[in-house]
Amino acid sequence: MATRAERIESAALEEGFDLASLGPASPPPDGPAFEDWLAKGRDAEGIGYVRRNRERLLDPRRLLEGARSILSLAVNHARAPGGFRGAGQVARYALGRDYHRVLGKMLRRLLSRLRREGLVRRARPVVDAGPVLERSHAARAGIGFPSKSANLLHPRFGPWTFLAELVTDAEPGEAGRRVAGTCGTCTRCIEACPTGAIVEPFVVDANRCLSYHTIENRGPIPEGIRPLLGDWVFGCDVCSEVCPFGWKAPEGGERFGRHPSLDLPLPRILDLDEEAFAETFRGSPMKRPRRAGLLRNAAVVLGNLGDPSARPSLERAAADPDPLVREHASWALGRLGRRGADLPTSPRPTGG
Ligand code: B12
Ligand code: SF4
Repeated sequence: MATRAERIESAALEEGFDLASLGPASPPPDGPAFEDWLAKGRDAEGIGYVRRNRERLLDPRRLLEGARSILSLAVNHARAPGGFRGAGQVARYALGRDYHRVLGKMLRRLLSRLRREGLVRRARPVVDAGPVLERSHAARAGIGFPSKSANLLHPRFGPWTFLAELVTDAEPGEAGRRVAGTCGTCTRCIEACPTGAIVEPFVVDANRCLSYHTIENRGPIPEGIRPLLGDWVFGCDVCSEVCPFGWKAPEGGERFGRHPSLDLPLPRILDLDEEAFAETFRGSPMKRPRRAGLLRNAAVVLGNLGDPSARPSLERAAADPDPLVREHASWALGRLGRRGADLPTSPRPTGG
């Protein structure tokens, strides 16, 4: 006879999650590591929500009255690398529909089912920016193990999983179904990180991470970081790509589709006004840094690629109404071999 916890986990797998385990809703084991990370200023301005959620991140029982368990869930999203037409890489997680929406819908469907079947009474769904230290609970619940890049690894899916949770009032399951594994002596991610953001094993300094600068940073990208962006327009998969645990992961990302915005060549991004940007990136995670942030990234990458055919688009962007876009486009033009300050200011076309 299956226990309640086993029935909850089976229901989650039937609803499309690849991994599910019901662990306790007690404080996460990596709470002290998280506090140390904050104390050393490894967070950054653009992810202020992490610091603001500190109390709740350190104790999930603050999230739901009577919380007894956390159902840790994962969805495999391994897929081939991709990006904009011609050039400009996009992290695999963002090539398709926004996973927050897809997983949010899956969580709501699972919760209705668990309530219908009398397995859970009260629960709170969480994904990503919600106040749960996701990797720590997932590791304790046994659906993966921590890596030196801080990514949660799974022996089959490597680092290519999205995490989500249901904080519930159900009794947690038995411990002892842990996924085993460690990085051993491997340090590929630390060596491959373009900016040295993995400052020590298991610790990422967001202030140096390309993922932070291209997604969460709302201001200028520090000049020292810009050349290190290479061709990453949105996110960065370098520490995930070099992880041997992910090399044989079965394909899982196609279920998120391929967003049509990727059909655009990179210089065209610079021609999008607010309206065209909203239309082009509807339903894509790439909307997160907003128009100014994504155009900023595109300009830096075009500067790094050094293709002179991008010059007309960069020149128009150097006259953009948004100062963030203007400054990064001028920097990129400088990198193409001409000083931004000397540029003629031509009118910027509207539409996309
Ligand atoms: C803020 C944030 C970021 C920040 C900071 C990342 C960081 N490493 O701290 C930035 C913007 C840089 C970022 C980048 C990315 N992120 Co992010 N991010 C988050 C978020 C919202 C909070 C993370 C957090 O609290 N960080 C604070 C640190 C201290 O905690 P942690 O990251 O969990 O790290 C653990 C380990 O470092 C461990 N630890 C620390 N010290 C030590 C020491 C020892 C000895 C040991 C054993 C362990 C250990 O304890 C920590 C807690 O579990 C989570 C979602 C969530 N609510 O948890 C997603 C999340 C972690 N991100 C995710 C992803 C996919 C990414 C990117 C891969 C995106 C991309 N392709 O561009 C990169 C990867 C960068 C990296 N190597 O971490 C996924 C990770 C999935 C997975 N399988 O691991 C999450 C879980 C979102 C999700 N729902 O799927 N992210
Ligand atoms: S996402 Fe990129 S920049 Fe950030 S830690 Fe990983 S390799 Fe370094």
